[in-house]
Amino acid sequence: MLLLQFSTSHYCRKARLALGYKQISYQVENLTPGLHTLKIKPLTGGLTTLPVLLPQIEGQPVAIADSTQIFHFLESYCPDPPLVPTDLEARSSAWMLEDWLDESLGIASRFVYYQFRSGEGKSLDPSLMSQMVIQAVKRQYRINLASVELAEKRLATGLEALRWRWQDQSYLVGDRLSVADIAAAALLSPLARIPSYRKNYSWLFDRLIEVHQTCREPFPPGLEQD
Ligand SMILES: N[C@@H](CCC(=O)N[C@@H](CS)C(=O)NCC(=O)O)C(=O)O
Repeated sequence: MLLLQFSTSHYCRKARLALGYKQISYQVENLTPGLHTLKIKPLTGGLTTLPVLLPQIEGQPVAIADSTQIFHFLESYCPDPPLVPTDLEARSSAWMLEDWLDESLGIASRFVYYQFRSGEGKSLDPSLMSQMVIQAVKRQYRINLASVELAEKRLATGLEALRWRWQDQSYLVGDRLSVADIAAAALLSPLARIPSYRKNYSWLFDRLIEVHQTCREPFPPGLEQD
């Protein structure tokens, strides 16, 4: 299998975690932001976001776009170990959490991360090239003071909701790892670079480390030394 990705994308990390959990061997191709659309639009029928998985297996789809659809594909292609609980109610909770993390907290973490990298955290890489990329991302997603403030509030509410399920136990749903844990570990990983989140949500980073270990995926930036 070949995973088309941006090396730093937290949605691509989400797909890698699932592949690692299932112990499926795969290769990655890192695409250049902007130029990536030339490659993926013809494969996806017009979608422009990464990750995109190319199974490269006879009888399987040529391309699967969207990290959630990649989860569904992997679950049907390689059911063991499962990415969702067997209990139907728990399973629907896992998918609901996964969707919430994708559509809400994953986007909010992107907003606060790029705001941090262009301000207080500029010293992480003050090079002109890095700051130009960060400014381009901020323009693309309309990341500004007002939208970041909303993202911070959304994260505060969301992390409080996660705390109830995740602070004192390893799994968000049921008694084993699921799509919810993988989505949370990937999509909240950008926060590992931000000192205030590290200080206020230390339990979150314990969980992130555990999920990365279980999925055999290198730790995200900010957690490598832990
Ligand atoms: N819902 C999508 C979101 C993926 C996403 O937002 N990817 C970003 C990188 S983190 C992207 O490809 N942006 C480029 C673009 O929108 O053209 C998924 O889960 O795969």
